[in-house]
Amino acid sequence: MRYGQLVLGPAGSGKSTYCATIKQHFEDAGKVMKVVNLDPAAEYFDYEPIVDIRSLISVDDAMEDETYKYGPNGGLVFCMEYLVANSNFLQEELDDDDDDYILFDCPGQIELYTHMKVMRDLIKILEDMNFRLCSVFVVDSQFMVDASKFLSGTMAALSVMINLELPHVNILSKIDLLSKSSRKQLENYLEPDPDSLMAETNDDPWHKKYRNLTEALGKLIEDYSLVRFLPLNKDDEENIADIVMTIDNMIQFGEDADVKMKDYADEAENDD
Ligand SMILES: Nc1nc2c(ncn2[C@@H]2O[C@H](COP(=O)(O)OP(=O)(O)OP(=O)(O)O)[C@@H](O)[C@H]2O)c(=O)[nH]1
Ligand SMILES: [Mg+2]
Repeated sequence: MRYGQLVLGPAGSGKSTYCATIKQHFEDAGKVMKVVNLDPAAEYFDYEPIVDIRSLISVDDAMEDETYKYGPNGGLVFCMEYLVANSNFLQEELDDDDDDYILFDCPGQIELYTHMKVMRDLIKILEDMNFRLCSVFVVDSQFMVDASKFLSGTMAALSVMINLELPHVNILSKIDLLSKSSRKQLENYLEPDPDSLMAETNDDPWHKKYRNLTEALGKLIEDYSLVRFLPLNKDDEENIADIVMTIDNMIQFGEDADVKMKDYADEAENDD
């Protein structure tokens, strides 16, 4: 079994930084975490990828195409469809190392995840390559610190969850940039509670008019209690370790470690 995290989220939310942070965390513990860059528009990231989609196709290649004349957004979708149509690229580049654990750093175009089919096709390709996957949706915590924004961020996360049908976790990035009061505010939302969200939106004229809608959304969030948010402070090792452990549990990384049983048995024999 191979393991993978699809690292998704809006533009600039901190996906590549998350990949670099987690890779470094593994390396510091003497373990290996590989990263694959699947962003055809990437210009800079702080890790050495083992595979880079740009060696197959980049967004500039798509935009320079004389027939289609894509802009940056259409070009990006085209690149992902091109990758799916040429899946042998991934098969060849990723070999078939059995114990791989890979972070897939994905592009920052939210439509790819909320309603398009191309990511589902990519997931199928990776699953056929024996990957057990989860989606890690990275959201900038600065856009989640009032009730209205939190509701809309949660709805986006829910759309991704439902569209991709993978074990899913939401990472709230850039916690280090929040003020003390914003951090406090965010804490109230981490276990989403529709009543407190409602109480907070009461004074807002828009929400007065659409109270029933807000109430229904709050109820939806409560019913889908699987919508989970994990704050990430990239400078806090303990926090990073918690996130790693939560995700490892979710994809059951390490469950094949029953090999260890043999070690214990050998030790016991030696003790006799
Ligand atoms: N202070 C702080 N800055 C961050 C953090 N995460 C990301 N950033 C900054 O936010 C900007 C965008 O981060 P990236 O990791 O490139 O975000 P991305 O989601 O990969 O962006 P795209 O691939 O362009 O969609 C960069 O300037 C990062 O240095 C964080 O946790 N704390
Ligand atoms: Mg990136």
